[in-house]
Amino acid sequence: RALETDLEAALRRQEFELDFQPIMNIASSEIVGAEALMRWHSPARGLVPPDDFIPVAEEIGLIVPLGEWALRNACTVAAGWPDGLRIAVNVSAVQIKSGTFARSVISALAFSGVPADRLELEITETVLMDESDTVLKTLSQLRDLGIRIALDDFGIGYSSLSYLRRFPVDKIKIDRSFIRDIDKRDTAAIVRTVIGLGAQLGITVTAEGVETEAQLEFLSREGCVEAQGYLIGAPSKAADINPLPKSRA
Ligand code: G
Ligand code: G
Ligand code: G
Ligand code: MN
Ligand code: NA
Repeated sequence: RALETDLEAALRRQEFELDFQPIMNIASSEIVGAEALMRWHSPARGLVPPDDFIPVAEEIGLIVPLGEWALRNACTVAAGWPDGLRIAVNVSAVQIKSGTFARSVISALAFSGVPADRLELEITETVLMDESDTVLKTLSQLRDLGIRIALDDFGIGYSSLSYLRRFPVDKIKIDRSFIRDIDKRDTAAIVRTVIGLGAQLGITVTAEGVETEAQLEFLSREGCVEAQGYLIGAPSKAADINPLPKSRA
């Protein structure tokens, strides 16, 4: 059977789940929030990775109700976390252009009771590439409510510095491919420069895919604000999110 057919039934059958990956403030070593990551447990296919089903969900329009479900579920879980912990939710371009997006975000906040300033929306450059007036209006409206906008996978694809001038962005997430190669001279120079760029623009910089102490030490030395990755914690069930600082054994 086609993936499309199974996907359409999956939302109704409650086959989706969210995992949460902690995000740490590097200077304080405290967990400051978590990113919600969608999982599809298909009875027929097993665990299907989001990179396989999100593009199909976008094609068939299912990403709109599926994205609404993720927002609402993520906010509901985050409502039970200690004060101040933020929840980051990935948002697809198709969702933002749907016309109902702002309303569904506001509804998820109201339903869960999570204050707007604890919600972060992660967007990629594909969100910003076209229809920029509609997107700009929607993002500005949400940001006026206190919601933060993060530019995900920064540095790969078509991510462009001009987006940082035209769109309201609160955070840059450096793509994990840069962190993986941070021990190479040229990559280190790029990461250092993006960290400096964030500091100059007043934008929080988060390093993704942090797996080793050496990577974390480099980022700490260079003044990177936040880190996310297996070293800090893998994506896991919500109950594992622990806001206490990591203590060195
Ligand atoms: O953690 P993982 O390998 O599973 O995630 C792969 C990618 O899938 C993420 O980088 C993210 O871009 C995308 N993704 C995960 N969850 C969601 C979601 O809820 N909505 C959207 N649009 N994308 C998601
Ligand atoms: O939204 P985004 O595309 O950034 O999703 C994060 C993806 O990166 C998820 O698929 C998640 O499982 C994965 N991931 C999270 N931490 C690490 C890490 O430290 N190393 C690697 N290789 N992947 C990671
Ligand atoms: O302490 P724990 O066993 O939870 O550590 C899990 C992972 O987090 C380990 O890989 C460890 O290297 C890393 N880690 C431990 N302590 C610290 C700390 O104080 N700061 C940071 N940033 N990472 C830590
Ligand atoms: Mn993300
Ligand atoms: Na990313």
